[in-house]
Amino acid sequence: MTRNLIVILGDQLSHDISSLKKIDKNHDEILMMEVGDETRYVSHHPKKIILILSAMRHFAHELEENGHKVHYVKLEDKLNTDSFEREILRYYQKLKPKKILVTEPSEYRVQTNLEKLERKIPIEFLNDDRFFCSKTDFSEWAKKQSLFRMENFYRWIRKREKILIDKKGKPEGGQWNYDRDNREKFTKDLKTRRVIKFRNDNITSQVIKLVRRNFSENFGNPEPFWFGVTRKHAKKALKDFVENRLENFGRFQDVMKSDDGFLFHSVLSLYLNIGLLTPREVCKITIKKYEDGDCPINSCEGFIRQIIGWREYVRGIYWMYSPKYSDTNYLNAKGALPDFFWTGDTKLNCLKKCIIQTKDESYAHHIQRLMVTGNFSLISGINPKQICEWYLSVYSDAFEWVELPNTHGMSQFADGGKLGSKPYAASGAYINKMSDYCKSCHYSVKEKTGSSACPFNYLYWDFFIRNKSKLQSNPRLWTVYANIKKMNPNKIKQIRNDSKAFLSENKII
Ligand code: FAD
Ligand code: DLZ
Ligand code: SF4
Repeated sequence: MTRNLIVILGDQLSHDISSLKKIDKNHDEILMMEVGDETRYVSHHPKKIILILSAMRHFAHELEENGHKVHYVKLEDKLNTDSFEREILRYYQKLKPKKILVTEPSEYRVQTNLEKLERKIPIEFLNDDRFFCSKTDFSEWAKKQSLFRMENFYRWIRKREKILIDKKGKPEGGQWNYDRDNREKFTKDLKTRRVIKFRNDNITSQVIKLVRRNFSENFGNPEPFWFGVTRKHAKKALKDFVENRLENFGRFQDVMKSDDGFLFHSVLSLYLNIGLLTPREVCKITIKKYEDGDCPINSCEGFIRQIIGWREYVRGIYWMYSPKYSDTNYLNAKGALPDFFWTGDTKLNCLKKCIIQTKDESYAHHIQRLMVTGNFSLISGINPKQICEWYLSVYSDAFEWVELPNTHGMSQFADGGKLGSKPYAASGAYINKMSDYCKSCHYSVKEKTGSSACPFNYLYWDFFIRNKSKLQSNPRLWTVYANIKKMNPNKIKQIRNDSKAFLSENKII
């Protein structure tokens, strides 16, 4: 008789995950499932499905090689009932284990479904200790805060975990945050290093065929597929990043370049989020580079802040406010997501470039997501639920626990300021400073209004005028509203008319 049945979900592909730490090789067995519900709850980018299913199949092989008994349900298996709950129940009835053991699911949807199943069969949920901060620790921290801010959370975690803290207990180098040394603007002779790409083996080739058969309608190109699908690959990708790009990560973090969508970014979120890498090992190797004198403090600290700060902070916010968080719409934005988000067929070059890159790579870096597609949706008043579903579908690193707070919180201000202190709205000038997109755009970034003006320019002001009652008291927006106060009424009228024309032409309103 099977003693425990250990369930491993598609984003739990870590050999030292809490559920596997408890395994008794001689009696316990493992269940992994490819299920229709997960592959279809949004229309995932084909590359995302290939990544997850191929990584799951490789992980199952590794478990078997390590002597474990694995029950692996493939998507097209005849008996597959297409949901986690039904498959777990089926195997529970078949194998009759004492109980199901699972590391807590990362998403509210799955957690709730498994809790419902727990009413029928015994399930033990284990803490996901791959994160630095447990859900309970986050709530304890949150209780002590009058206002949630990532920077305070980050400093608390850094002190607690003794990351980049010197012998006197002070932040390494004397500062907590080196962003002032980061964020250089675009220069055309910027030389970058290519991201490591992996060859597909037989397992991945089979999964590509499966995805082509079942998901041919989904947005995005399945091939060329080059993501790593094993822990070995992920470790290589990490090494490649710290050796070739980490040094310049901080300086060029916000730059966007038409012919290079990756620049000095790590492209590690897709491995971190499915468990092929752990945040701890990523931090360890980064700090070692700094200690060896091979990486400046601004890049090291800036990168560590993303991992132990933002990544953990958004997870805390997600669990604290779910399930209501996904219904937030503080600015009451009702616009429709324009069709060009699914085609890239637009004259706005920055959007075109970011959307086509997303279609090809299932990847865009943070500033492309925040300041191009996100900024556009925010200032155009697009319904946060619609843009949220887009992000959740199109990126290979997209799981609700990290995507939702970044979209509703950081990018769309739909949570009214729980996650960030002000909306990330910007005009064309910002995009022009940070990228080469404007040079080959149909619109002129210098023109503020009129048919050839960059739409970001008038939409930016229209956004603040439209949302005056909700935003004008925000101290971080006083200059914006002081400028609006000084504006000539004719200019305001033109901004409003141009915006209305643009939004209706693109069927947003
Ligand atoms: P790098 O720039 O190299 O950063 C290093 C690591 O830090 C990332 O791998 C990631 O694990 C972490 N990180 C950086 N910024 C954030 C952040 N804001 N929140 C959480 N972790 C962060 N990230 C996801 O992992 N999944 C998502 O679905 C996702 N959706 C997003 C949606 C929007 C609207 C925005 C603005 C951001 C989103 N992010 C998301 C955050 C961030 O854009 C990505 O983590 C990053 O672009 C991944 O690329 P990278 O690995 O090259 O990151
Ligand atoms: C995203 C995804 C997809 C596309 N398919 C599967 C799958 O078939 N089986 C699986 O175990 N996981 C999949 N995932 C990832 C899950 O959605 C993820 O593990 C849960 O959302 C965790 O809460
Ligand atoms: Fe984008 Fe405006 Fe620049 Fe065109 S001019 S690329 S629309 S910011």
